[in-house]
Amino acid sequence: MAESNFVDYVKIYCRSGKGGRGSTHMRRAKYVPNGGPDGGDGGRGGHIILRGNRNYWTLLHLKYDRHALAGHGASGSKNRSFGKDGEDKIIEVPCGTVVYNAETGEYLCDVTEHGQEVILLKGGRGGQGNWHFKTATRQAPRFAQPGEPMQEMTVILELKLLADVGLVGFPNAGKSTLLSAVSSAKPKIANYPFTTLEPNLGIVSYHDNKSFVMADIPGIIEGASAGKGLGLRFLRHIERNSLLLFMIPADSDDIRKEYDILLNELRTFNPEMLDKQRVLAITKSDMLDQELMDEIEPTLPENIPHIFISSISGLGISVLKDTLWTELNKDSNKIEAIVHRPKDKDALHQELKEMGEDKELNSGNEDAGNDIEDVEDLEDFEYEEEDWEEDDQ
Ligand SMILES: Nc1nc2c(ncn2[C@@H]2O[C@H](COP(=O)(O)OP(=O)(O)OP(=O)(O)O)[C@@H](O)[C@H]2O)c(=O)[nH]1
Ligand SMILES: [Mg+2]
Repeated sequence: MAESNFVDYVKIYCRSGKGGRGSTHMRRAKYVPNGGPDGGDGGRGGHIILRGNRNYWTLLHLKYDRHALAGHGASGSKNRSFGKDGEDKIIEVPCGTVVYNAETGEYLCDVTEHGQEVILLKGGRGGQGNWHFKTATRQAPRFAQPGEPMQEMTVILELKLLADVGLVGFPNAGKSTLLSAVSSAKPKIANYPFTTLEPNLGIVSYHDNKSFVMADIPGIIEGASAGKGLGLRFLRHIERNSLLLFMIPADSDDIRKEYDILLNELRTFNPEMLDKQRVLAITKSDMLDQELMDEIEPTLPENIPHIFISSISGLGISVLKDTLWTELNKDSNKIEAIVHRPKDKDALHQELKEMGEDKELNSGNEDAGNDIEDVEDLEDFEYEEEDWEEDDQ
């Protein structure tokens, strides 16, 4: 696939920070013999956090920064001093980002709002210092807790754009022309199929400062679900829309058949797509006269609103906006939180390959973000005995 700035799929490696070790320090000041344990707690390891940011439209920035490493917690020290917490690593993502485990395909989380933060991997808790372990019978515990280990995971971030109305149609149906007529978006328009290669969003303004978002995606053809044309991968950008606007040109040989093919491709992609409310626009209707419209009308699919439109002459455009607005505001069409299905583990490798994301990611620079001196194996979460620590203060 050609390189493009519209990146909606990326694989990255994430690693949280280890917790710092608790200290085993014994207080030994002048005139205070056997001062007792005063080792402080280790700091918490840094989290890996995803944060929704409306200033990002794609995942492009992550292609150049595929290793997200949080800092480790520092060890505790004498005088019950806490170790410093490791630095959290914040990954900014566009609203509409969905995250999957790249090895198992498991769905992990979804970031939809600006400023929303989700902890993807927790940093390890710091270990407790030895003063916590002092008891009546054990006055001088010479051990402390090590910090909890870090966590690592390779994840797939997938963008599913957030829009209200999604445009569905064959190539050349006039989808981009409509978007440019009703919003200030400037998608490429041309008289050949597959002009649009990546999704475009436009804000459609309606009366009284109201507005809604329309998503124009590449055209769909029969067999798209089997990979024909651009396939169905862009359909995920209208998966969250509450309303689908089907667009079929007035000069189509068989409007009904075209409609059924589109429905069928959507069903193959995700059967839930058919639960969405649909509106049908017969595009390029400037080519029709009233007589032809009357002839076509009875052949159109029943049970869904249809409108004859022309983005060029303006015919039907304001009725279309009214219809879309009405449908969008019907309670029955409000979309509940969509259910993200896990990815099929067996198909995952093939998918990563197709998306050009199958390269192994190593764990990056092991020491990055690591600001503690002693990192010897804190992995096993057990109490450890340590020698009495001398302090010559
Ligand atoms: N006469 C007429 N032509 C139109 C109308 N709308 C679009 N067209 C023409 O139809 C052709 C295709 O329009 P596009 O908007 O690029 O079609 P698309 O559905 O976005 O096509 P893809 O991006 O390839 O999927 C262009 O030559 C447009 O000028 C219309 O209302 N009337
Ligand atoms: Mg287009």
